[in-house]
Amino acid sequence: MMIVFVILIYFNGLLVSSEGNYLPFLNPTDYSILNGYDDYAINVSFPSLIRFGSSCYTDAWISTNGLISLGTRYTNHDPNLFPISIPVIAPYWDDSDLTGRGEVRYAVITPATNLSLCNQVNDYLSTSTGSSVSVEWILWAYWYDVCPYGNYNCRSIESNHFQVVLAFQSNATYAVFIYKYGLIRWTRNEAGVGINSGDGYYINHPLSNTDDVINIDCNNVVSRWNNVVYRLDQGQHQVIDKFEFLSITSHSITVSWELSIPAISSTLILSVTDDQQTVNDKINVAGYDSHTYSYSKDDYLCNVYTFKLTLPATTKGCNNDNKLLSTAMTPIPQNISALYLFQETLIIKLKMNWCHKNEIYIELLLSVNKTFNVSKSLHINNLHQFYTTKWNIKLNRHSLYYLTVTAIGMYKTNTSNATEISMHNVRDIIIKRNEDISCFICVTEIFNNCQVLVASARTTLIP
Ligand SMILES: *[C@@H]1O[C@H](CO)[C@@H](O)[C@H](O)[C@H]1NC(C)=O
Ligand SMILES: *[C@@H]1O[C@H](CO)[C@@H](O)[C@H](O)[C@H]1NC(C)=O
Ligand SMILES: *[C@@H]1O[C@H](CO)[C@@H](O)[C@H](O)[C@H]1NC(C)=O
Ligand SMILES: *[C@@H]1O[C@H](CO)[C@@H](O)[C@H](O)[C@H]1NC(C)=O
Ligand SMILES: *[C@@H]1O[C@H](CO)[C@@H](O)[C@H](O)[C@H]1NC(C)=O
Ligand SMILES: *[C@@H]1O[C@H](CO)[C@@H](O)[C@H](O)[C@H]1NC(C)=O
Ligand SMILES: *[C@@H]1O[C@H](CO)[C@@H](O)[C@H](O)[C@H]1NC(C)=O
Ligand SMILES: CC(=O)N[C@H]1CO[C@H](CO)[C@@H](O)[C@@H]1O
Repeated sequence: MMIVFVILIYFNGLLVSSEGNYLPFLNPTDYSILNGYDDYAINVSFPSLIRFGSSCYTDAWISTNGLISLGTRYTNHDPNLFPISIPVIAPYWDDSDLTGRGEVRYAVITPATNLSLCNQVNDYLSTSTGSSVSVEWILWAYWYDVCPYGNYNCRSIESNHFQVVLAFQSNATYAVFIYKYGLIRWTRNEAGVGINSGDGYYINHPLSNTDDVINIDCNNVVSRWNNVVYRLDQGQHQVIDKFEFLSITSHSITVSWELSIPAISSTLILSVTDDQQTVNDKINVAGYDSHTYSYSKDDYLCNVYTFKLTLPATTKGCNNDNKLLSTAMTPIPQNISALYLFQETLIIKLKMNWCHKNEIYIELLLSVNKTFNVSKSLHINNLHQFYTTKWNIKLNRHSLYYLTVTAIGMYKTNTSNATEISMHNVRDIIIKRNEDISCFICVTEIFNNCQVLVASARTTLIP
C-alpha cells in the first residue's frame, strides 16, 4: 500500500508542497523563444489584468536574468534581497547570459489552447492550496540551458534549467516555481528567489541571496521535483477609506481623507477641478500628516469645484480596489439673507464677485396665489469685479412695485429700466449667470452685515 503524505507548510503566503503532489516541467508545443542576448527582457500581454500586491498589471517582461517583472522592463543582473521597488517574480534571479547558448521559452496558455496542461496546473494547485483552482490562463516561462555571465558557454560548469508558471484565476493568482533535481548548478551572484510586489508585499525564499541557493532543486528527495508556490494577490491593499469636506468658507475649502493603511506613505493625487475653467491642481498629498488639505482661491465663491483623490495610476483597473472618490461641490449659501422692506423703500447693496465674463441676469421670483412666476430678466452687462448693485424697490399705494437696479462699479455704472410689478408678491431675487449660478456677497443697509447669496438660494423680499 502506498501512503501519500500531503503536508502543507504555510508561512506568509508561501506554500511548500509535499512529496506526493508536485508539478514537473511543463512542455507545451507552442511557445516563443528569447535567446542571443545578455541583460534583456521581452514583454508579453496578459489576457486579463492580474493583481500583485495592491497593484494590477496588464503585461509582463520576461528577463534573461531569471525573473519576470510586471508592468516595467527590468533587466538588472544583481539580485537584491527584497523588498525592491520593481514588481518581480523571481524563480532564479542571477546574472545569466544568453549570447552563447541557452534560451528562455515562454507562452501564454489557456484551457482553450491546452486543456490538459491547464488541468495539470489545476490539479497541482488545488492540492497544494486546499481550495479548488481552475486557471483562466497561465504564463509559462522556461529558462532552458542558461549559463552565467562571464562563462556564457558554460565551460567547465553545467547550465541551469528552471521554470515558472503564473496561474491566473479571477479570485486568486499564483506563481509556481519548478526545479528539477540536479538542474540548478551555478549561481554567480547568489541568486534571488521569491516575489516582490514593489508596494510592500514580498517574500524572500529562505535560500535566496545565499550561496546555498543552488540547492533550491534539492528539496524533494522522492519526486526529484521541487516546487515553490506563492500567492500573488495578497498583501495589504491601500484603499481610500474616507474622503470628505471638513469645511467650506468663503476663502477656503478643506478636505480630509483616511487611508486603510496609514503607515504606508502612498502617493495620492488630489486634483481640484473648476467646472468653468479647468483649473487642475495636482498635489502630492503624501506629506500631509494631518490628512487634511486646504484649498484657497480668491474667487472660489463663484466656482464649482470637484475634488478627486486617487491612488497612483498603477492601481487602476484593480476591480473594486482602486477607490476613486469624487465629490462635486457648490459653494454653500450658508447665510441666506431675509430682506425686508424698510418703510417703502428697500436698498440692498450687492457686492458682485465677478469671476467670469458672462452676462448677469437679475430676475424676480413672483408669487401669485402660490403659483410662482419669474419677471422679465434684467440684464447687467459689462460688470467688473466688486460692483455694488443698488436695488431700489418702491411700494406705491396700489401695491405696485417699481424696481431699479443700479450697478455702480469701479469702471462703469449702469442702471436698468424700472420694472413695474403689479398684483404680485415679490418673493425672491434670482441672480443668473448664463444658465447656472451665481454667487455674490451682499451688504444690506438694514442688517449691516455681509451675507452670501447663491443663485439657487432665494431671498425673501416681502415678509
Ligand atoms: C499541451 O501541453 C502538453 C504538455 O503538458 C503537450 O504535450 C501537448 O502537446 C500540448 N498540446 C497542445 C495542443 O499544445
Ligand atoms: C511590448 O512593449 C511595447 C512598447 O512598450 C509595445 O509597443 C508592445 O505592444 C508590447 N508588446 C506586447 C506583446 O505587449
Ligand atoms: C476561488 O473560487 C473557487 C470557485 O468559486 C473556489 O472554489 C475557491 O475556493 C476560490 N479560491 C480562493 C482562494 O478564494
Ligand atoms: C388669486 O386668487 C383669488 C381668489 O382665489 C382671485 O380672486 C385672484 O384673482 C387671484 N389673483 C390672481 C393674480 O390670479
Ligand atoms: C408671468 O408674468 C408675465 C409677465 O411678467 C405674465 O405675462 C404672465 O401671465 C405671468 N404668468 C403667470 C402664471 O402669472
Ligand atoms: C446697461 O444695461 C443695458 C441693459 O440693461 C445694456 O443694454 C447696456 O449696454 C448697459 N450699458 C453699459 C454701459 O453697460
Ligand atoms: C423705461 O422704459 C419706458 C418705456 O418702456 C420709458 O418710457 C422710460 O422712460 C424708461 N425709463 C428709464 C429710466 O429708462
Ligand atoms: C447657517 C449658517 O451657516 N449661518 C452662519 C451665518 O454667518 C454667521 C457669521 O458669519 C455664522 O456664524 C453662521 O454659522
